[in-house]
Amino acid sequence: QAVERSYIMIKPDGVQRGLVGEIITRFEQKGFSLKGLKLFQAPKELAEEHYTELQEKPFYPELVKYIVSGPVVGMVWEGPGVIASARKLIGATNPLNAEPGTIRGDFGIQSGRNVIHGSDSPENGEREIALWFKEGELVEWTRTIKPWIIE
Ligand code: DAT
Ligand code: MG
Repeated sequence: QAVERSYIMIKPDGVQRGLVGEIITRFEQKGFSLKGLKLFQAPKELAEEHYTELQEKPFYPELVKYIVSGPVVGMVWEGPGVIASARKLIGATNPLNAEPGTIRGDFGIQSGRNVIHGSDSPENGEREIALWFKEGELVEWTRTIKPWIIE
């Protein structure tokens, strides 16, 4: 599996509900490496750009309003196959369809309050990381436990 990076973002509802620690724990325990982390009030333009592919959807204006309605926690997680794996940990877009044990399955009810974002492809991962993080905000480091997670 290729080493990838995913942009993972705890949305304003996740921050307000006190799920930041719980969510970070799931990614840490899975074994991925945290390469960037910040609490951030997104400006409208950034939220619009992040979801630019959904511009024509009827829910787009509400979606942008939701993302800027409070601080988000933006993260970069790295590891083999992290893009698809993170989306499994996160669960289906509609939390009512998300399996129990996934983040959305455990903590949500509606698509419009689905707690967390995860990149859907390596290309979008890199695009989103460049959008949300400045040069120098990411940290290059190696988890000393790594040989016990990845052979
Ligand atoms: P995902 O976040 O699972 O990648 P997506 O990229 O299709 O889903 O959509 C981005 C976000 O837009 C999603 O997390 C919540 C919102 N959304 C998607 N479909 C929706 C719908 N039918 N009604 C309301 N919000 C929706
Ligand atoms: Mg998406």
